[in-house]
Amino acid sequence: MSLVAANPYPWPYNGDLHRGNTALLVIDMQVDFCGVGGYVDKMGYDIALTRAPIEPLKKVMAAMRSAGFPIIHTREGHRPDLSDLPPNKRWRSQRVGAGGVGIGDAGPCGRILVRGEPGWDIIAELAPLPGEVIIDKPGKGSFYATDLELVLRTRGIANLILAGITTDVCVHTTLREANDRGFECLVLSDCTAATDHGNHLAALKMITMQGGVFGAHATSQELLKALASADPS
Ligand code: C5J
Repeated sequence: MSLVAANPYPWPYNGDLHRGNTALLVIDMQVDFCGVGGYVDKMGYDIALTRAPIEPLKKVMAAMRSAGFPIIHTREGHRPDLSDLPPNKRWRSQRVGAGGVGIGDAGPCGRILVRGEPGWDIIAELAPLPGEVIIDKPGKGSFYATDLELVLRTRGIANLILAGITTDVCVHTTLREANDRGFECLVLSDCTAATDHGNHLAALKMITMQGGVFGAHATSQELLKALASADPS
C-alpha cells in the first residue's frame, strides 16, 4: 500500500501502513454536535459546518471497512446523575446556550450530552456496525478516563487516522493525547470540522509545525488513493 500524500510529510513516517496496524477513529459524530436541536445547534453555531464531514466520512468508512481496517467510534457524554460532569464544564456550557440551557439540561434532543439520550447518539448516517468498538468519554480527549489506549495496544495499532468533530476541541485533544503516547496520527481535513471554520484551518495548520509536531493531515481523497493502491492479498 502506498503512503498517504499528506502535509507536512507522506504518512506514516516509517511507511508501515496496513490494516493490522492502522485504525480509523471517528470522534463524536453525535446528534448533539451535528443534528438539528442538538447541543451545537442550541448554542447558535452553524451545524452546516459540523455536518460537512458526513459525506466524505461515509466514503472513507465504507472503503476502510471493505479493506478490513478497524473503525473505532467515540461519544462524548455524561452519566445521567452527572457525577462525572465537572461543575465548571457545566457552568461554562450554560453561559452559551439560549436560556441558560447547557450540558445535563433538557433540550429538544433530550438531556444535552447525557448518555442514553437521543442527542448523545451517533448520527444514523455514520452508525457503528456490530462489532465496532465504541468509546464513551466524559471529556474532550478520547484517552482520558477511557480504555481506548488498552484497546489500541491490544490490537497492535500504531497508526491512527482521526476524523470527526470538532477539529479544534475533541479531535485536537485526542490527537495530542495520541501523539504523546507514540501513536502516528493522520487527521483527515475534510472529514473533520469545527464550529468556526477559521479554527478548523488553524487546528490543521498547528499539526504541520515543527516538521509535523502532532503528525500530518490529508484529504480523504489522498487516503482513498492510498487504500486503492493496496495489494488485495
Ligand atoms: C466539543 C467536541 N466541542 N466533540 N466537543 O465540546 O469537540
